[in-house]
Amino acid sequence: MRGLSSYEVASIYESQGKKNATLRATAKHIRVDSMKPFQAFPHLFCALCALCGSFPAIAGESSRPNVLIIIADQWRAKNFGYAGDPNVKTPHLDAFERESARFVNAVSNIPVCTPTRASILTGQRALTHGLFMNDAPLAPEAVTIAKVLGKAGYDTGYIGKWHVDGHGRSSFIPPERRQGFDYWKVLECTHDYNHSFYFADGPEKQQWEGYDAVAQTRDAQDYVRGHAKGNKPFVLFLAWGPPHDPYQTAPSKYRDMYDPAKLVLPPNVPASIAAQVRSRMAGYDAHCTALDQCFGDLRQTCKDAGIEENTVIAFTADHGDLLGSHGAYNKQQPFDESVCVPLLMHWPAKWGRTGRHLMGTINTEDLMPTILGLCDVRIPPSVQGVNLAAYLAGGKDPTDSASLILCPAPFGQWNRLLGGREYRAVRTNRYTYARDLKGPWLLFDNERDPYQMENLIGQAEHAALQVRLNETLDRKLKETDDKFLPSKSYVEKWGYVLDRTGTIPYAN
Ligand SMILES: [Ca+2]
Repeated sequence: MRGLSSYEVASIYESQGKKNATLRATAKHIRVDSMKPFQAFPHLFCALCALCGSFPAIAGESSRPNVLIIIADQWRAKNFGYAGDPNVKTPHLDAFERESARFVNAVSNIPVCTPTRASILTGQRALTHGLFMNDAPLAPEAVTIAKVLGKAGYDTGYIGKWHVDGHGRSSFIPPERRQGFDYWKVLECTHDYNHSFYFADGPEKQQWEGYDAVAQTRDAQDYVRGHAKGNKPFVLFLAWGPPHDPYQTAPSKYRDMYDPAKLVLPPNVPASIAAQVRSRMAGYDAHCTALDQCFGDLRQTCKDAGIEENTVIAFTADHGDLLGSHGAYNKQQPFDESVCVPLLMHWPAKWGRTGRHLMGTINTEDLMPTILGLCDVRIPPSVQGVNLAAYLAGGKDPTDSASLILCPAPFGQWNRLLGGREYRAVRTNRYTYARDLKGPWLLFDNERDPYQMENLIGQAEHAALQVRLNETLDRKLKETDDKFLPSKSYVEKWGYVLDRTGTIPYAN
């Protein structure tokens, strides 16, 4: 057994086609530490396996973890109790954070839906997979996390919002465009959370009962129960639509928890829109608390099913929400409320249950290679992100403490008519620096000015800092082969036909 990766062992196991469900189910749940005696006597371990007529899904070190990836839509990094938000109630995620590795500097590469989701699935940057705007289609032959893990012996499942199909937001997505996911209860995109549909195997439209995030979570709980005793590990995505607007649509018991008059607003919300923001924020926080309960329920199911210990749970969002900060709503802009996302990762079998803050920068395309690294599965050459598995295990920070954020083509809620512009930005552990096509645009010291209210561009006393960050941005652009061209170049390259606002038209 010595010298074989868990992938190779799993392959041997699969090729033998032998089954011993009891041993396998037991072996899947053994803690890493409990394998140590076998490391000293590998031959004894092999002999035992041979005696039982089977190799369990375990290599010398550990069994392969299940993977549960939970993606909220538009949930900004600050909007959690654990992150110091003075209003929102997120007790389940707060408890989870206390046991998790928290990436404090996680950002969304292009802070809007489709680009981020395509990068999570492929580990590629948006100018490579081509989905740098909403409602563009991901190539059916893309190399995705589900295809790679599926080939490595994982069951694969996806429940909820997809938004990388680009064939209409309510269209049936046939199996050949499901990117390797077998279990499938998905709709491309809806924000009508209380009248929400999905497709499963066939083209018949089916309805989620009630508030869709709750119904989707119940389905994920059933999936977990059904797969807990299975002979293969699983990767399951649960992608909720909220807390994305419309804001006033969470179940009433959650909306009743928030009084707009009592909310504390961030100082970067202009007084002129404060009343409107209070109302919207109350609804947003209600969605967040509803999802927090969903998360708690799902985690409890993992515990009850006996798999929580050896399941990698990753909780994140595709991007944030400005929610009135800087006088703006939604996302796409390079401010923290838009670009910073929550990212909590939890794997007690490997990392224990002591909460940690990781300062290394992580970008959207890094999630897939990191998950593959944790599963000990080979990372395909198409992937551009960085594998942070060793960093998560306590190793050195391999990042350069700077993440690239971009808007290759403004569209939709931040189209050119609404002030949208092409930009490239770096967000370091401390600073945000953005350049548009005309030159330097924004410079914030996020440590001294966490609400990004003082733009330091052009100020003499910060000139050296501006030069340094400009160099960092140039380096990141060079590393990623990004020439920062006007949007027209990318739109023409990928053959997108846009409407007069610069948006890819879509059917609801
Ligand atoms: Ca989104």
